[in-house]
Amino acid sequence: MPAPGTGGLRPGQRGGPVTAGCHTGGGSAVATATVPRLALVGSPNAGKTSIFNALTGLHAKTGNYPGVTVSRFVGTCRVGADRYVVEDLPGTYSLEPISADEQILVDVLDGRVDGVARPDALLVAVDATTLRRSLGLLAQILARRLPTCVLVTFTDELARRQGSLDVDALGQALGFRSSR
Ligand SMILES: Nc1nc2c(ncn2[C@@H]2O[C@H](COP(=O)(O)OP(=O)(O)OP(=O)(O)O)[C@@H](O)[C@H]2O)c(=O)[nH]1
Ligand SMILES: [Mg+2]
Repeated sequence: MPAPGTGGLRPGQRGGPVTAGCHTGGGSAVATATVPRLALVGSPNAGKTSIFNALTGLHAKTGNYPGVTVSRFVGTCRVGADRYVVEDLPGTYSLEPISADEQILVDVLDGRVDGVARPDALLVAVDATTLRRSLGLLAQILARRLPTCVLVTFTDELARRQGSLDVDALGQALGFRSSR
């Protein structure tokens, strides 16, 4: 049986610009059972894949979730001495699924997909220009009670539209520590 998180995946590359830097890891074989698993979640077009690419250095393994045609993207990331498996989950507006993609997302979050371990922590991409619309999803995600990091994207676009976001106040409202 393939190690959790790598079943049915093949090396591949994903295009698209990168918005944030972390560490360029690699998609080489990893003993994923012992490596903490991070999952990227958020609304469609919130910037999940851009973050995923920045974290994994474009070295994703691609495949499908078992039994469905929903694409799966998994890579690895190193932060200092620590290594993580990162999974780029399909976008959704809510955790009440109305499509196969959204069903898979919810099933992964709840650890119900064969051969796919439940994430140890979540990275939630939130578009600063449509923040209000994302709050319902964020509330549903936080209710999963997994360790969660909220990543605010499109702050450049917000600034371009003369908008601003008080990230510290947002963090405080959510009970998160904020940083830039
Ligand atoms: N200006 C700006 N563009 C961004 C930012 N993040 C992502 N994008 C762009 O927005 C588009 C969508 O980004 P993706 O990273 O593909 O978004 P996604 O959440 O993976 O989208 P889905 O997988 O379709 O749900 C791409 O053209 C990105 O280049 C950002 O912070 N600022
Ligand atoms: Mg994407």
